[in-house]
Amino acid sequence: MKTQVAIIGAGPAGLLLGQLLFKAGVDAVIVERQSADYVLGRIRAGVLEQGTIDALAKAGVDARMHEEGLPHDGFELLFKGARHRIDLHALTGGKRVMVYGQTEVTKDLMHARAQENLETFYDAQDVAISDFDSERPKVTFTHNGEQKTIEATFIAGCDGYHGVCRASVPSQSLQTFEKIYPFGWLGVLADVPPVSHELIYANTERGFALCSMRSMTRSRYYVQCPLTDKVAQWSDDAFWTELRARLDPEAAERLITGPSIEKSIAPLRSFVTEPMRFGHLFLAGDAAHIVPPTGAKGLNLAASDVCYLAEAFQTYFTDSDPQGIDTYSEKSLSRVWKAERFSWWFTSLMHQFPAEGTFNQKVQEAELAYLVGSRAASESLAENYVGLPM
Ligand code: FAS
Ligand code: PHB
Repeated sequence: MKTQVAIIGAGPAGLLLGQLLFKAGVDAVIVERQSADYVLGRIRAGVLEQGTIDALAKAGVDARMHEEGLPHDGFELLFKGARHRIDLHALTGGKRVMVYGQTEVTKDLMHARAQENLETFYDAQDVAISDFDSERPKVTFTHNGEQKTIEATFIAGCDGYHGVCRASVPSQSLQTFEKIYPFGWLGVLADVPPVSHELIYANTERGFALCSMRSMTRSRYYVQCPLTDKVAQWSDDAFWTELRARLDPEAAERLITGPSIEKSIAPLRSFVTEPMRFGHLFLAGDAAHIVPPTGAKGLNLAASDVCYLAEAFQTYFTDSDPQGIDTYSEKSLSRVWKAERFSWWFTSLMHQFPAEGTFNQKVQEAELAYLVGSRAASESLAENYVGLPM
């Protein structure tokens, strides 16, 4: 089989790239090792930047997001028992974010791809890439027991942190930068009304907590937990008790609890691969970089990567202009590192670092007090949170 772009991975990066390329008249095939249901079963991001909203519109998949998504003009910071609102709309001259789960984004993209009958191989086994330093890179895999080979002009590695694409690059050809955080996020999804109409990020001496949502009837909550914790040791009651203990009295009183429909622990890391291009192989999204979810940047960085990549492929195939593909890595990494910095800063500000002692907590509280009292500091937080220009 031949195609112009072979996309490895049907997460948000791969599916959005596939849709943008279709709209641009570029032929692309997606190869995904899991089933579509498995991909949809992963509960992940919840906040979309304006740039991502615009990308979904360009891909023609924004209708349900505007019907069901929740536009948010602000969020609250909770520290020393009191909440302080960060007015994103006022601080950024009118920008906002959209609360709409990654699962829904993925569902909309899968539906659009199926509507157009675009070639997608789910449940692909033993996926391997080769010859990406040549003009004719290849992808091989097994599908329904049959050995398949795709010859493409380019391969887009959208296969996430544990994928095959970055792993196929010779170690001497790339450099990675990594920071592992000494804690994880225990997340719970529950069909209960959210405790507040906006997100609450809490810095408490017991640890970080985040109150988010997927709709006004489905809530998403997180508490910082030790890396050694296992989900099995956290009953629903234990989770709700701990979350309540990290909220201010008014929110704790108002919290509505219920049975979890999903419960998982995610480790936190910052990770960047340089460069993001290797001949005719291009990495995008989590395949190239990971951020701690505190700043809600992971999904949004995947979107900006594939916007740049779709434009680069389009000008290459339409105008035989290599300028986009030649500058993709540098352009993406410039935005990636700014989001890595913000995500690291916000994570460092909001979480407990036991090894740092009580001095760290006092410095965090001082920075938070300065932040909510300074228009300049709040503007900086707000413009990073809504997303820096693409
Ligand atoms: P993904 O990992 O989503 O998709 C990669 C796809 O490639 C997967 O479907 C995988 O099955 C497939 N694949 C892997 N290896 C393959 C192979 N060899 N062959 C073919 N296919 C292969 N971001 C936020 O903004 N907020 C959050 O709260 C948040 N929570 C997260 C929680 C967890 C547990 C994780 C892991 C991530 C979280 N993220 C969050 C980040 C997340 O949303 C990612 O940024 C987003 O999924 C990135 O999308 P992709 O780059 O498409 O990678
Ligand atoms: C979520 O709703 O899953 C979410 C929201 C904001 C974040 C991280 C996760 O910063």
